[in-house]
Amino acid sequence: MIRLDSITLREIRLPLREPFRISSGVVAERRIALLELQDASGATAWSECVAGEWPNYSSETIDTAWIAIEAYVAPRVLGVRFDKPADVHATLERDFRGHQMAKAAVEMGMWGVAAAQAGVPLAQLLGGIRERIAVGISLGIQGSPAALADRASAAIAEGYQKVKIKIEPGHDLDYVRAAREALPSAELMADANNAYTLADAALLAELDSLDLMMIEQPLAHDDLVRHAELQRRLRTAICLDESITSLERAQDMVTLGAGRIINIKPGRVGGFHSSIAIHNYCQRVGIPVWCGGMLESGVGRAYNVALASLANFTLPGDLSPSRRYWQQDVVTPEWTMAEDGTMAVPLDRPGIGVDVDLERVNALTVRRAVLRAL
Ligand code: OSB
Ligand code: MG
Repeated sequence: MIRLDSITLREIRLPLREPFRISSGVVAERRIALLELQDASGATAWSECVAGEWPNYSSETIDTAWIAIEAYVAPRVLGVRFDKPADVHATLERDFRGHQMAKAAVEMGMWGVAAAQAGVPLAQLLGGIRERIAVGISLGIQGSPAALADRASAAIAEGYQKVKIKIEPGHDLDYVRAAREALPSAELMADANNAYTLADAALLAELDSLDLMMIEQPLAHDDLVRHAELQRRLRTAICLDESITSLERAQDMVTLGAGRIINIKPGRVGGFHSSIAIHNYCQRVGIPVWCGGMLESGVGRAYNVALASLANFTLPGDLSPSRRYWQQDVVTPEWTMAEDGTMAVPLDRPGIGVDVDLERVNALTVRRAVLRAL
């Protein structure tokens, strides 16, 4: 049984080691919302809201999520008894539209609380079966095809099992081709973050010759119908990211033939209940999934790693180790990747598997709010 006494909301600023550029924007310093959930039983957990600085990925931002958590999400769960964390999702969906990332930050934190309370690792509570997760890297748009080929080669040399290349018009074929020429047999894929339209179908079809694992979200953030038309014209599998915001959208993808792979980001779909439902559905219908990333701190990564331990997460996730993003992470131990390009699921301790460095978080905090049951 979970009954939260309080949620402490914090915003921290965490500079990336290098700016990350995608078709819809660039970020150099992350503004990250961290939550600390306190249960009446004494169990606690930290969680992270993955909303970005700017509404270029989805309509949510850290600022909208802050308001949504304070005004709508927290009041629905604080002081309320839940038999199990899987029950939280329905409470947060009833007559409450959107705000998936705000909802997910709290819903996932409640899974973290439940794991701590039960004394089991989060991955075990979710039903994970993997001890190690295959890791891929997501490379932002680089200055030249040669620069991208160098970065991709270095990533493969480090052990990464997949290289995702961000593309946009003007930074596409030549870039991906340069990476493919440098790495003839590596697992490569492209992510367009909505930069194209159906008018670009012929150009996107040229990527077919470069033997990519998939092309992620080429068309509009909320589109399925045009992706289905595009998929009919491509040999390469389309993977949807932005468009899949719920189990129903995943089902629609399959019905329409709008894609053959799904990138599950628990923040985007409202949390773990929805992520597991999408995972289970995809497993039944033969759609492979992988866990995407949102440049999370080590807190968010703990949740993604736990989720990626489920059986149908058969493709490498965007789950790079701490040092790929940060000079210093906010958790101990930091997340590391072995030479074989895998990351260990922390199965040797209860809860989310890492400790938050409170002194460091306090030093990085720019605002704080304590939310309590009325
Ligand atoms: O589309 O997957 C994306 C980061 C911010 C917003 C959208 C995306 C991304 C990434 C980063 O690709 C993946 C990571 O966290 O390493
Ligand atoms: Mg993406």
